[in-house]
Amino acid sequence: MAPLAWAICCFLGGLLLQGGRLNPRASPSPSVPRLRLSYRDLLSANRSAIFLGPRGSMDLQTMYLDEYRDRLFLGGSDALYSLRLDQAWPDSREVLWPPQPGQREECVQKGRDPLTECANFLRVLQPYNRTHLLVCGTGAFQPTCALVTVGHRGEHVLRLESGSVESGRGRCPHEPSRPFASTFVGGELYTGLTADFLGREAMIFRSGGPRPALRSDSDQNLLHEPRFVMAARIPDNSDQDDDKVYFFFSETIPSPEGGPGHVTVSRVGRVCVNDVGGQRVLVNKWSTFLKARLVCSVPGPGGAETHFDQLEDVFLLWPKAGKSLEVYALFSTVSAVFQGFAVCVYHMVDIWEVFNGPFAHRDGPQHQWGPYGGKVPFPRPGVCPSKMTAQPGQPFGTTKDYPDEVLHFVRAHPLMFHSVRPRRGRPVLVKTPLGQQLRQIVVDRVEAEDGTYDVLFLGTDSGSVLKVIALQTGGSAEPEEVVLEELQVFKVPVPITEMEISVKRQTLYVGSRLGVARLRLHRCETYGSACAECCLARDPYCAWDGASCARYRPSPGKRRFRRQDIRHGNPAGQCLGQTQSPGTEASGQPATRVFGTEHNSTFLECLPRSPQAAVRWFLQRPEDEGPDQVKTDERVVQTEQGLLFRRLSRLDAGTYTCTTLEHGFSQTVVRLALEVIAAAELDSLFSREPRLGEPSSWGRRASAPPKAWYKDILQLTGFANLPRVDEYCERVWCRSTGAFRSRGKPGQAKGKGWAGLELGKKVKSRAQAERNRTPREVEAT
Ligand SMILES: *[C@@H]1O[C@H](CO)[C@@H](O)[C@H](O)[C@H]1NC(C)=O
Ligand SMILES: *[C@@H]1O[C@H](CO)[C@@H](O)[C@H](O)[C@H]1NC(C)=O
Ligand SMILES: CC(=O)N[C@H]1CO[C@H](CO)[C@@H](O)[C@@H]1O
Repeated sequence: MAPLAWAICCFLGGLLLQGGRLNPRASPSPSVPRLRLSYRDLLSANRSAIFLGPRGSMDLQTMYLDEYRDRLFLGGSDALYSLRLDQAWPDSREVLWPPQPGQREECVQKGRDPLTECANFLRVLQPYNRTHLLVCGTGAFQPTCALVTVGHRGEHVLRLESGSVESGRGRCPHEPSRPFASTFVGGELYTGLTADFLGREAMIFRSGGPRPALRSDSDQNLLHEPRFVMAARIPDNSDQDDDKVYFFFSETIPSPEGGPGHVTVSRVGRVCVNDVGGQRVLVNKWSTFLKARLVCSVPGPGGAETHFDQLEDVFLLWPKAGKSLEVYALFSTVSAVFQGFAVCVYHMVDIWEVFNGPFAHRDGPQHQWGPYGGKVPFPRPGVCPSKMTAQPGQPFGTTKDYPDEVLHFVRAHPLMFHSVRPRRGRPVLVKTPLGQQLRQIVVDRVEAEDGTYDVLFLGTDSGSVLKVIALQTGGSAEPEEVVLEELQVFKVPVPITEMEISVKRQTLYVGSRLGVARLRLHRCETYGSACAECCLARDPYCAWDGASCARYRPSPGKRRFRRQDIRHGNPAGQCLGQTQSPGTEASGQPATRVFGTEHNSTFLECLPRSPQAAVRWFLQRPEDEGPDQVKTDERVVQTEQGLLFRRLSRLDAGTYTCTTLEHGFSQTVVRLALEVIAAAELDSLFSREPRLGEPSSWGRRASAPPKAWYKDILQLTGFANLPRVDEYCERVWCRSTGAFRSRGKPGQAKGKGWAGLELGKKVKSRAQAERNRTPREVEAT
């Protein structure tokens, strides 16, 4: 078919097929990822690379991406690693830092677990100055800090300064597992942690500089079982005196209605960088600490809200000049009944507004919370001493100058009355993944042909990363979620605990307990070699450039011709007149011959590139005029991987076409001419002697049915690539898939397929499966 005709067919096909002839069973839910790439897929495409340390697992605790030095620092247990990012991966250095002599034994004596608790788990990696890092570890329950020489830019040095080792109390928790956040600002370390051996004394702590250390006032219970998620300096304005360090965390508080029980809420809290505590009140304690609630909820039926109250992770999206910072936050539900996750986005201006609003107040523990209605003292509690607070005769140069009245007030009213609401009042993404939890979030703002998109990378607890966009379509409040890819970064299902993005390198660094993976943000070629496929992918990073699916780079002159449609993924509108790239066969290619044996089971494979596509099979019998859609029943079953004949009949012979339908766009994935070998013919195959010149092992195998079986058949069909067949069988049949699970017999899905089907009897090869993944033609069915 000529290119133009092809495109018109595609267009007409789209129109005709939108008429609703979709098989409802096969119509997928939008949260199914459009592309799933396995661990092997990622490695073999050079999309990812793994570093597990010299011992095969590093017990990774923390990660610091240093874009200035082009280094990635990793804190493990008893060891620190450095990777150079501008060299071949992984160019690594290691420094061992076990606990001090005797500390491990002491830790065990105190009843702690020798393996999981009594090592030096490194949890703080902060840039100290241009040549040194500040590193702190749990030190087998005796927190320890030290400086590490990392050299200047371009050097690859890693050396622990043994003379700098000192106590890390307040700067690092005792345990490897306890939630913890830290940030290094102006030579001082800010931490949110529980600082004591028993893990009861929660506080925000500042230490390390010439100023006396500052801590939270423990008398007032300012923090209730906090789970710190992140800490960062965020300037409020251009006045440096006004700089604050913000903490994001969850708390478990007594029920606010005064009733029994506890509830979990998420918070944003802050302190001034120039806070030095009070003179008579709050001595060496924070005098500017305030906190507010972060709300992330969706309205349910009948007005009841579903709240996502447990903060899991926060990502700060720093804007281009002149825009407000955006805070992306990943939440989970606390409910034991309903497990869900949501991503809410907060504008920093909205957070400031809440801190500038009324303070929360109640007359006693049994009373309701309300806005504080009395007179608020001056300077306003919680503000930093700056030009704004200065009054004639009363400069308020430091917090020590603040009137006691101000300090008493801030101590009694640390909570703001209003909650911080997300942008548009609701989450940008809600997910209720079955058997999968979301742990980490990273966001990249990507310029595409038709606008700017925030691409979300979500780290799961099963070693994978989801790449998602949330589209605000039309006037509807509910965003449309498109899962572009699911990337199995780690071989085994291990929780992702760290994620850092390098926009400069277009790379994500993904950490789990085992180690770290370098993952490219995109690989547009993976989507296929046709305009329509590139368009259906809806990946803001990728566009059809006239010859291939390639990285989209906005250029002001629009010199290059680009095709992209993220909003609708409609190839009919974009690919009209676009030829397929060279190397892709057009229509009219003959069907591949495959053989099945009468009365036996057989399987025709069809693996569409996108699991979101609806799959349909058509059969053209030699004697019939046109193709018919294959009728499935007890005997002929449509699975996620293809068409299964449980007992083949001679009448099943014919040409089978597997087509997919996605966004009204139909394409042929595979065309197979099935020939049925009569039962009688097989007996002669069985009794066949090994031929001269054949390897003797072949003869041995041939005498051992049933494995010899499919090898004979393959011989017949000309597939010589036997190891690949096994690989294929393993992939298709030894994996429990949705199709199998839906039969309610997951145990059978492994190893044997189901319905007693034996492994060896599929008449297919991996090589062919691969060939089939290239769509051959587009038709107006
Ligand atoms: C793999 O990717 C890395 C970084 O993206 C690149 O430096 C390297 O050359 C690639 N290797 C191959 C074989 O393509
Ligand atoms: C960084 O700090 C260390 C320890 O105080 C010091 O020895 C080193 O000279 C400093 N480096 C620079 C570049 O200031
Ligand atoms: C499972 C099954 O039906 N196997 C049959 C495959 O074909 C041979 C030869 O006709 C039969 O003997 C098997 O029973």
